[in-house]
Amino acid sequence: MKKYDIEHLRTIAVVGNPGSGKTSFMESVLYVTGTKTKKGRVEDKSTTSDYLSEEKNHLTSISTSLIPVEHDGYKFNFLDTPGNRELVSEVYQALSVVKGAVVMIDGSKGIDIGSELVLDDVSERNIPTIIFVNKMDKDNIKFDGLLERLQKLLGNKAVPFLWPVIENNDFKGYINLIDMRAIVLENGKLVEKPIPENLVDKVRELREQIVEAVAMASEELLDKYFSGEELTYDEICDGLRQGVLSGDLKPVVIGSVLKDIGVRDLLEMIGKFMPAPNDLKPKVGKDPKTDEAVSRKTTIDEPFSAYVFKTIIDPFIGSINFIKVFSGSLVSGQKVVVTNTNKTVKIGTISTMRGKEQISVESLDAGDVGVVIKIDEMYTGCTIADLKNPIVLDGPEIPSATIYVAIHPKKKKDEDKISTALHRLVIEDPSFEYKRNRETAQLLIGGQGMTHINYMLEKLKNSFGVEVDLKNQQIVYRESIKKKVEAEGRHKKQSGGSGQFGVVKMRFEPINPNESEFEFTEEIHGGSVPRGYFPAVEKGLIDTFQKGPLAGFPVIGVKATLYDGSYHAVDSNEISFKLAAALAFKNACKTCVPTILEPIMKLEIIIKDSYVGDVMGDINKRRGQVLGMNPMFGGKQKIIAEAPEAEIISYTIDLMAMTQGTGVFQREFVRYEEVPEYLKEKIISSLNEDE
Ligand SMILES: Nc1nc2c(ncn2[C@@H]2O[C@H](COP(=O)(O)OP(=O)(O)OP(=O)(O)O)[C@@H](O)[C@H]2O)c(=O)[nH]1
Ligand SMILES: [Mg+2]
Repeated sequence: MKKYDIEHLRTIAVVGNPGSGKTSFMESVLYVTGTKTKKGRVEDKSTTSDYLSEEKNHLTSISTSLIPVEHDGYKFNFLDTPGNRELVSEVYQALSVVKGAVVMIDGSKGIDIGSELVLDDVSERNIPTIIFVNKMDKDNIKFDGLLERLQKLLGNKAVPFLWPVIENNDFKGYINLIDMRAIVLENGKLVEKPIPENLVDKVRELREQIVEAVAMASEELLDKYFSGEELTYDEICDGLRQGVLSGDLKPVVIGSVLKDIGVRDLLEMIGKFMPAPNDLKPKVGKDPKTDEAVSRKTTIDEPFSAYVFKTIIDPFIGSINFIKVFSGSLVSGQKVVVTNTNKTVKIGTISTMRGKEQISVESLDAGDVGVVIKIDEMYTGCTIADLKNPIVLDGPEIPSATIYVAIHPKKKKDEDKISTALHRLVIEDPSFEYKRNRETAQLLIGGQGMTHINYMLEKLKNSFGVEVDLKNQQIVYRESIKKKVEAEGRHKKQSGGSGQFGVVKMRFEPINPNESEFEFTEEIHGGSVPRGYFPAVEKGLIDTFQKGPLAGFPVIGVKATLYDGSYHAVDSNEISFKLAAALAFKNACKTCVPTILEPIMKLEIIIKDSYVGDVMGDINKRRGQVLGMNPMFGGKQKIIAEAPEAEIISYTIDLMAMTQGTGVFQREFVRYEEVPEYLKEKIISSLNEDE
């Protein structure tokens, strides 16, 4: 691949709803630029971008693909991202390394809530954006209404740059309002035509709006404009570029990627109006030694730094790390440091990837994107940098898992290899996680939803040959006591051999389980129990608290006081007092009113205004409580609530259903609380069923 100077590099994320046409857009770009002579189709499983077996299986993108294309003196690094919101971590990683985004909209579906969220994602990050209204070839596309909706959402920032030519309800082509050219499909070919008569006035009006927007952006041009002088083409283009870079302008273009309509003009506009890597703000990070904020200008003159925005563990090649070079340059054989772990590595093969095809490159320079192969120390989210000038570059926030399921390998022989395989999946996708729960011994995997989890399980099978059974996650309850009581534990074994004897009198009282799990103290007077046995008494309680009296859950929130007892000079020993302590608690349970505690989770739920009522009502039905609400970007609300973990096991799925797949939430454990009386029996009996 040829070398390009930084001004002619464009790194663009392609984002949008599932099925809006992002991957098909890549096919059209590859085709119209001559990179591919034959276009692939998603349905035929023949696209460059959707090369994973899981993607072909589901006819959807599951992982971000890099599609570099050379065209018109530019090198475009497109990142084709998955549309499914459960895979949003892929999108956030991609958005963290680009300077421009194309938002794909399915014109036949209009601007639904999913598209609003995508527009929010790019606006919140101030990423210059071009909106592509796709599938204009479909019937009944109401472009006026769609544009109106966009302008309602984005204000006058949404300005049409291409206007549709529709004849007899048939999408024929478009008018480029910048160049004032009409391009229509004729006998399967796109040809330039005079602007249709019936559109001349409309086009003039639209063009005027564009020129006015440009003039408004600078005093000099405003004077020229109001003095009635024509702005030159270059002045208009410069003004538009400034508008796109500042985010004041979000060009709306239209087309059909299936018919390659509008794609060439979009490429031209990305070159003309979208930022080069060295435009806008430099990349910020931290000095790993001092933690001070440092930044890197995107130029080869600065010390090398690059961010790993994606890792794939390929069964044949090994680890493939996708990097965005933010400063300096990288060549094969160069020694760099993984600044997050302070590990020095020697770079082997560097190249770029187009889908799964590896393309060799001489070096990867500031502003460019490529891959580094076979360096296992690197992973999604890490930074590699110059040994003498280390920096940890900022990455996006990774959503933590919102749903967990328990898995168990179908075949015994897979029990050893499942952790390695899961570890690799986590390296690829940090929004996926796995953990072994010590108490329930369940191997839990966590993700952003069941679709996400199922894709991961498919990868586990396809890439590592491990099949698993799924089970519901078991809630890790706790037990505690409600009443302060005193009880004796008398352990005596004096028949043959060495005897055992220990008597303890204990007071057990409830304490706040969220402040302290267990407290042990003694008020022994007169040496009724020798000091040396105190640790044994404490240990005896700690052991016996592992399995509570009601359902075998760990006991917490108890203060135990050893206040009296007795011992035998010969037969007493540590084990005697351990057992005596356990007996004392057993006896105490007859009167101390044991109870069950459940984990309470804090939820931060982000939804559009229109769903607030339903979601709040639903929280109340889950024995939950809404604590507050804060307005968010783009007409969204963040609801802060608390609810028992047992009531939100599948909340991700339910929230998606309540909010048309757009609600997101984060959850974290806050405290234990007593389970309502009517549920205790149910919990105990469900445990008996599980056994
Ligand atoms: N009629 C028509 N269909 C299109 C057009 N673009 C894409 N499609 C179809 O829409 C479907 C989804 O296209 P994709 O390219 O997979 O969409 P995507 O945005 O990559 O979807 P995800 O990967 O699931 O996020 C496929 O069946 C395409 O053939 C278009 O311009 N016109
Ligand atoms: Mg796709």
